Amino acid sequence: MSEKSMAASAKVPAGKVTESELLKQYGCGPVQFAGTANGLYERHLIFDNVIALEKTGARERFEAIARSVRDVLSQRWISTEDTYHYVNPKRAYYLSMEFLIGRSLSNNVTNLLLNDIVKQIAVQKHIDLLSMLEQEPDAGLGNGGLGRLAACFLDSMATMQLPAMGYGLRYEYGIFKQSIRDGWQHEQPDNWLRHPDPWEVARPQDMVEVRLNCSFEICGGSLRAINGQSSSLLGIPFDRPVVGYGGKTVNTLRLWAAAAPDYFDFRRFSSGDFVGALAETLTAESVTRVLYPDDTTSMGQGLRFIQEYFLVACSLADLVRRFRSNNADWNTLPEKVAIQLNDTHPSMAVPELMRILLDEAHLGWDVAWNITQKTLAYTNHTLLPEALEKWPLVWFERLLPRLLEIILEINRRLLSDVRGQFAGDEGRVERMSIVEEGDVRKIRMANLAIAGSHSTNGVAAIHSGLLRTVTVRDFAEMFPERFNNKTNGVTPRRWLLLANPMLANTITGAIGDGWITDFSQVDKLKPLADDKGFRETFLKAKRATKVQFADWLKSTSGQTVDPDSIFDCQVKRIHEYKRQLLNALRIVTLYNQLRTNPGLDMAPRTFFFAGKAAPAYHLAKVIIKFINNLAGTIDGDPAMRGRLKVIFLPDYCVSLAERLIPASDVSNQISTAGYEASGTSNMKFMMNGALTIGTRDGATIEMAEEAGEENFFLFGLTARQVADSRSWYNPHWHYDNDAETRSALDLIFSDYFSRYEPGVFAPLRNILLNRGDYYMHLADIKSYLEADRRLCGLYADRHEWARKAILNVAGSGKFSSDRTIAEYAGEIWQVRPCPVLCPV
Ligand code: 26V
Repeated sequence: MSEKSMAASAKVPAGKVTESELLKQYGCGPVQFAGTANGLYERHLIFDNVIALEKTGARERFEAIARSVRDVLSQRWISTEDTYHYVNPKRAYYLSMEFLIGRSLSNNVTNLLLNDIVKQIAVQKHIDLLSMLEQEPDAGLGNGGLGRLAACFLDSMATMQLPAMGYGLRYEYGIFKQSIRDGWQHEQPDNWLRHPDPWEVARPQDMVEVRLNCSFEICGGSLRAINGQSSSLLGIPFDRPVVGYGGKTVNTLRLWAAAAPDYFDFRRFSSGDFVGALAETLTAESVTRVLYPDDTTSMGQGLRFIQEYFLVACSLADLVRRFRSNNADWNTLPEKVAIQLNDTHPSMAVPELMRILLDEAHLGWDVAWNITQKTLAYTNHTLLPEALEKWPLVWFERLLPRLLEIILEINRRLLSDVRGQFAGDEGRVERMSIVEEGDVRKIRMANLAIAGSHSTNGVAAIHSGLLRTVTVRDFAEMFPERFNNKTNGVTPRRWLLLANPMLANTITGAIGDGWITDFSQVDKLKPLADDKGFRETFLKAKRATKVQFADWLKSTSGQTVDPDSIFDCQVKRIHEYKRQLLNALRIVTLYNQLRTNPGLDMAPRTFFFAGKAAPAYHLAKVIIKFINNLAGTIDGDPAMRGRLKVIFLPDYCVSLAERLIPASDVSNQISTAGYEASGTSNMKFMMNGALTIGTRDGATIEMAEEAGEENFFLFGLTARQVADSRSWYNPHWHYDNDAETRSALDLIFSDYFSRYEPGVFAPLRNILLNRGDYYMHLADIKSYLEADRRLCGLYADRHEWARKAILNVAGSGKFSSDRTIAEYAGEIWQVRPCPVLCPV
């Protein structure tokens, strides 16, 4: 099946569906359904929490509605798995340490087409829908792009009726909550499971035992192996429904929680150490206690090492058991199973699958290796060398000696092949080796993942190109057929239909609702960019969304923003390569311009920043502090009122993105070219009608191609220029020769923004000048400001602005995750849709 037709086959009727159609579709009779809609809600409300009706609050109402919705989808969920078991199709398994899901209630209601019914119930029962929805915590089981991509992929796979499943960890604490005090970031634990989660279903019957060669202890966050004592952990699966649009397929996201085996150490118990015998539980359960919040440096934490093995061991045991229940011949594994590794985090799947095939299936090495490679595929998400994972070899030796044995044998054979093909090239042998030699020998997980799989892909064209030609060039030369590109995408259900109802209705009014499941149809909007009436409607929708955001901001934080100012946003993890600092320099320069020339004709602007810094990344925290001080200084300057405003929105998360992105006019995608693998917020902004100001990096390049460069505001050095100027680039040259940049920097270094904390921004001088400005902020600031001037000038012409914005929405068709998933399914997995058979 072609990608196009596969994407199109996801089509389901949208809009109004009669109640009886829904009943048929979800496989429940009218009585059950009426019960679900009314009686069951009340039953859940009262009996789940054993509470009197008049004592129930918003939280209980949320749980009761969510449980009623779960009741509605249950039958479909069961039939989906039954269908897969009966049809026995090839299935895709997405292994990821992160799933940044966000909230589920409104998403599930939308995808089940239950919006109207839920609204009706809310009216009948006097429920304030908005405050009820606010009760649901974000499931923040991820750091940023990589985790949110995994969640978008689940939505697409279910919508396209693909037999697929996600495997991850059920962290008790997700990504930390961020608060800002005196401009500094503070972290609080995210206890998202404080209240029972209505979506998850524990499946203790599918428990898995994970064996380790030795016991371990967690002391002060780090891990200490205790030799001479083997141990095991239990993996308890918790399943979450993944509802495809139209509710036809309900796939499963299976998250593993670690637990201690339920037996006493009787020796210790009878010797009187009752507490000691039970306390092991603490150590075991710590394995899935918390998500690692640093996505930039692989700090080599022992607990993270165990988390990764735990995910792999539980998931492979589970999927192999499922495979075996339907298939007698191990050789057919690659015909029935495709496993996608989301970055190297689950790459221990290579030796673990080999272990299963060798030790449990008793296959020979060559057969096992062939099956392993055909089953596994690996996606790379970063070129930053500090984020590439390497684990000390001794950890494998102590905890997973059998895996180490297998890794060393894989490496021996790999290097012998390299020597066979490139005789005498020992440099190449050293670079391709899975083992890095040195004082501390290390296992290079990317090399292991590439060697053990049939496909390695990057996440945007430029990124895949750099992977092939720079990062792992030796592998690409030896195995060119394994390398490919899969440009990322995002789900238009969550990011447009749900997050931006006003624009979604505008689009549906113009081209029908086919875009919801076949997003390439947004290109039908192209001719409408020249239609004055449509541009008016489009602008009205954007303004209403901005007003809605401004109202929300006022009511939750007390801050006032002008919806007629340009909403200019940069929202993403704080990192030097993403260059929030470049954005701040732009704002300081504009501020200087307005101070020296108060009569300057410049559209009023509100700059929004949001994003978390890894708790140990001090410089990123200084950047947050700087943005907050900049905001405070500008706010305190009466001359800036109505002209410039800067806002740092704390605790960036999926729910905040859903509010802010639809309300924005300008999207900043300004990474140093060659460093952002793809970016995905860039796509969300584009489909919500924001104009992009950005560098030629990641998927932004492809976005500009689709919309036409004339509708983009591209600036700065290209990846090639960045690489070529590395050896001679000198930020001092820019400081000396560009007066505007110099005065912006001097203002910062004069403590103008830190009057009461002198010297606090000295680290910024260090990065930008003293340490050579690795990310080349000063090289790009002038062209950034020039692009900014054009953008700002355009805003004065509402209709020209609207024309470009509409052409951006119309050009965003490629960036649906349905397209991406169609490519994965067709070109890597060979997995086809498997519609759910009639459940009744
Ligand atoms: C790395 C590490 C290192 C060790 C501990 C925890 C941890 C967690 C995550 C990561 C990987 C970060 C890589 C990442 O998020 N890459 C982003 O992936 C997006 C989806 O493909 C892409 O759009 C972004 O450009 C890319 O930065």
